[in-house]
Amino acid sequence: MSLKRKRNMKRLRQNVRRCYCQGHCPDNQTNGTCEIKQGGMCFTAVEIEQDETTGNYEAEFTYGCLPDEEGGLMQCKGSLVPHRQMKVIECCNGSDNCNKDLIPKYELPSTTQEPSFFNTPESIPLMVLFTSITACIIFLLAVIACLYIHFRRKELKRGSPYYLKKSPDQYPIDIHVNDTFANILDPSSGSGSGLPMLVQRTISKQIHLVHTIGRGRYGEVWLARWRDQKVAVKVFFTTEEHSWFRETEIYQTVLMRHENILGFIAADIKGTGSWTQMWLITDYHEYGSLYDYLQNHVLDTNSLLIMAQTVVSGLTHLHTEIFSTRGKPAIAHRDIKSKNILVKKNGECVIADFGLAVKYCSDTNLIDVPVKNERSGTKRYMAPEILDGTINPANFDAHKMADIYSLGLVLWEMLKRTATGDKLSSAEDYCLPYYDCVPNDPSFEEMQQVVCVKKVRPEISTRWSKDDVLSSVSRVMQECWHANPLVRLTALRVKKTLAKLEVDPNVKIV
Ligand code: C9U
Repeated sequence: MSLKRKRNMKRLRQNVRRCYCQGHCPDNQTNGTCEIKQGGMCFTAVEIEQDETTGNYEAEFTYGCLPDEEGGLMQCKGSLVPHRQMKVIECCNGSDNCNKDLIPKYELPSTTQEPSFFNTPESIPLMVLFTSITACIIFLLAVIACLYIHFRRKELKRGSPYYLKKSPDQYPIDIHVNDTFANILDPSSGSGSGLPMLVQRTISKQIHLVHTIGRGRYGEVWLARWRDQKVAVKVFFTTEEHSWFRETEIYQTVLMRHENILGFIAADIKGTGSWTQMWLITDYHEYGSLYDYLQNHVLDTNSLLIMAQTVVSGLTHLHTEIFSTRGKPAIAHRDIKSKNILVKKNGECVIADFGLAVKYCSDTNLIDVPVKNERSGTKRYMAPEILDGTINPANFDAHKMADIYSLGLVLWEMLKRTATGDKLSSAEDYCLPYYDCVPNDPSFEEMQQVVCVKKVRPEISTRWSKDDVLSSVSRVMQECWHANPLVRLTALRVKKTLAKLEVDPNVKIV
């Protein structure tokens, strides 16, 4: 019997077994075997560790003997060391080296499911801090949003009545049954820059649209009724909100009311939600615009003078800044043309359409140009400095001078339709300025070519030179459309010059 066999027999008699060992060997051996006595166990342990740099998990196997004493066998249940380290032990004692092929059950955690910083107990204070900061930011944003809404509402309240959500019927509004616009809007009643907004709303609610009397890029104009009075209602396309806003604002400027400015009655936004209509309610004038009027009326020199004087009177009022505690800013119209002038029953004119107007206050030296308005004036009536781009829009006087150029063209339209002598037929047919040089709806370039390059102006009839009034008006007209804006007359100068031309009560044309 070999020595080895004898030793084995002895070990078996003493119930001693061998276990495979690696990392836990006696005498600091790296691998080999160790011995267990009765009650001891062979074990295989697997330790799972995470690589600090790559973040990957790796399993490291160790083998060895677990003696009966020191409660070592308790470890056979496996143990879990928290946070990134895990140890699993499996034990056996069936035969020698039984643990060599023993593989404990374990799973490598996936890198993505790695226990993150956020589910460790150390992270809790940080999480609380993070949540508090987020809550503070949300609260601050909510406060800013509330403040924004509050101030926006305040702004709208100043500019228009459409912030009102309540029906006007719910407000006590004092419009007497027999009231007319004439006495509601009487400036001596203290209405100053227009009716109170609630009154405007009430009027707007009581209006019945009758039929359309005009259409344009802005929307439609309707003849309407308020009680038994005729009114004009300009209904803006929703895309033209800025024009409605601007026009409403201009009409409600302090001291804006004038006999030669279209009489403003009310402004309102009708409808709710997706359907809204912006209304501008004004006086109604039976004859329509000067453009409509000149199509089918011939003027005599008296009516020419009345029309010219009143248009210029309206423009002078607009251009003039009034200095007082409740003063009026200077206003430039920027779209003067015969379609934007209306003819009253008495033959006087009023200026309308302030969607493009600019305001100026000399004390602040600021020009208040309408915001977000891509609209420009009518190309046919545009001054040469606008067409060639030499105008300085930051200079308010430049806008007034451009208005005067357009006024010159309107005077030409009137002169052409004024009869001289005693024959109605002496008047020429109605024509738009530059009718003979540019097509309908001319382009910017076409107008520039005619007005700036060729320096053409509408034709001056020799007939006019034979009449005192017509020749004077014609002279004024030419000084209005001068190529150099600085040479043009001011509105006040035109007004004074025309005022000197006396209306002749004997003029009678058949
Ligand atoms: C279309 C240009 N326009 C006319 C008026 C307005 N724009 C207006 C401007 N701002 C606010 C409200 C309205 C306007 N029109 C009248 N009266 C009028 C009467 C008859 C006609 C046109 C207008 N006709 C057009 C040609 N066919 C016969 C009827 N009154 C006040 C403002």
